[in-house]
Amino acid sequence: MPVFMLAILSAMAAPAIAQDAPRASVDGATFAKRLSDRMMAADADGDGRISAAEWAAGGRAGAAANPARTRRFAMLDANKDGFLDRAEITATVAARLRRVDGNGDGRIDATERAAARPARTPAAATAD
Ligand SMILES: [Ca+2]
Ligand SMILES: [Ca+2]
Repeated sequence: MPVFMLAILSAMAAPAIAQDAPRASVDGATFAKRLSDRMMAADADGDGRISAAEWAAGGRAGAAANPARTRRFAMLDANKDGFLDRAEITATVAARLRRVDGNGDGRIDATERAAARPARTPAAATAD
């Protein structure tokens, strides 16, 4: 049955996601690097800055018309030049780190990460 085969294939692809889930606690620098790498991954043309189009396409497939993402881009683009450059991303990451690090000890523990993580994978969130 083809649908069943698809389910098996999806299950086999799952470890790619699990890889990111269960780590005890990370220092602020690691957290910041991961987040900024993730943001810079949207830089499709590799010019070191993220255009509005790259931002729309880079986050999630099919998210091009997501108004929330468009609004977020406008918020992050501090100098309103239509691009997120390194400085803007660094500032964004630093602000997020401050927000996520609830007890201000410079490390992000599992509880803080779980609280900050958007609830897109409920199973992983409860496993944390
Ligand atoms: Ca770019
Ligand atoms: Ca900018």
